[in-house]
Amino acid sequence: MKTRLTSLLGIEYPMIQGGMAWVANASLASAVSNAGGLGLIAGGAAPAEVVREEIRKAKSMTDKPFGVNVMLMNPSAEEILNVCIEEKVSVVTTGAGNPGKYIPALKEAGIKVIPVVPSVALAKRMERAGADAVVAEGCEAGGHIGDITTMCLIPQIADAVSIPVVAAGGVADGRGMAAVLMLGAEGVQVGTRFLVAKECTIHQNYKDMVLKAKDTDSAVTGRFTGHPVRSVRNKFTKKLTEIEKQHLDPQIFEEMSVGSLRKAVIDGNTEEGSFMAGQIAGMVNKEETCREIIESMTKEAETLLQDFVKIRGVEIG
Ligand code: TUI
Repeated sequence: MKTRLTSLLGIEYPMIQGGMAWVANASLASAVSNAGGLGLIAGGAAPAEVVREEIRKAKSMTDKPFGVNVMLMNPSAEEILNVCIEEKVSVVTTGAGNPGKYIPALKEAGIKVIPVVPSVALAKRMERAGADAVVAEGCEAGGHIGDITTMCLIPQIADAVSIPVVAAGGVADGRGMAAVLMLGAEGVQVGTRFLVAKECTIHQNYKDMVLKAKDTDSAVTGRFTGHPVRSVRNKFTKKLTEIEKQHLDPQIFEEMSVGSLRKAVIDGNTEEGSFMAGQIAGMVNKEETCREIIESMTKEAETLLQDFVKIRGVEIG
């Protein structure tokens, strides 16, 4: 399947792996890139030199393009962006903020810039600032989210900008992929399904939380802080929800969350960890290789897009 995204990035399939903090390391990113998608290394809350090491590791594991996701709330974001320039990474995606002021330097270095946006207004601003594409992320996604659903966000952003739109949030199989292409996207970003990829090195307890989750098993906490986060319901989300009701100072609430993602990813602490995952986790119930995930999703989407009327027994006219 070729779209403007595959030619922009020099990849085989129009699929980007989500830049999940603590999760998206060289092992996952190189496996996705080797299988024909675009793998991402997550900057997350890491120091810049840790990101540089991971970039170098990925370079030794793949000769295909890969990118780095820079979480703009990280105090080291600017330093990480400089590392991306020094290490000549192919693509930078950004999240949790407006990367406008960094775009000229990244473009100057020949890096493709793809901000993640939760609204039409930010998508338009990013196009004006010189972004090569945008990832439009609906609130079905895991982690830090906006307010608009994928179903409503994609067509509105696709109408508002001319650069390619990549759909994220709720896409974990070929049906979802075909659906968002119909809505105007030219590629997909997949996070939750890659959490259970064989090459994803997170704690098995995290994978089990995702594999066991039902449709209603995620919760959004922290709306009142301005940084709402979706994760699989557990003792920790219950505690945060209780505290939210007490109208605490947002800063105290945020401080309570510090370290909770590490507790999930590294320690597999099912009680105190923040197991960020999207609503589509209810449908993710099999551990597979990145290649299996990418090839089965794109094949299913291609078949649906080509033969939808026949496959679904729809009669037109
Ligand atoms: O960034 C994400 N997902 C994330 S980041 C993350 S680490 C974290 N942990 C705890 C609290 C907060 C972050 C876990 N998951 N997705 C992309 C995304 N970007 N979602 C929403 C946004 C966003 C929000 C506001 C992007 C831009 C924005 O702009 C505000 C502005 O300044 O205009």
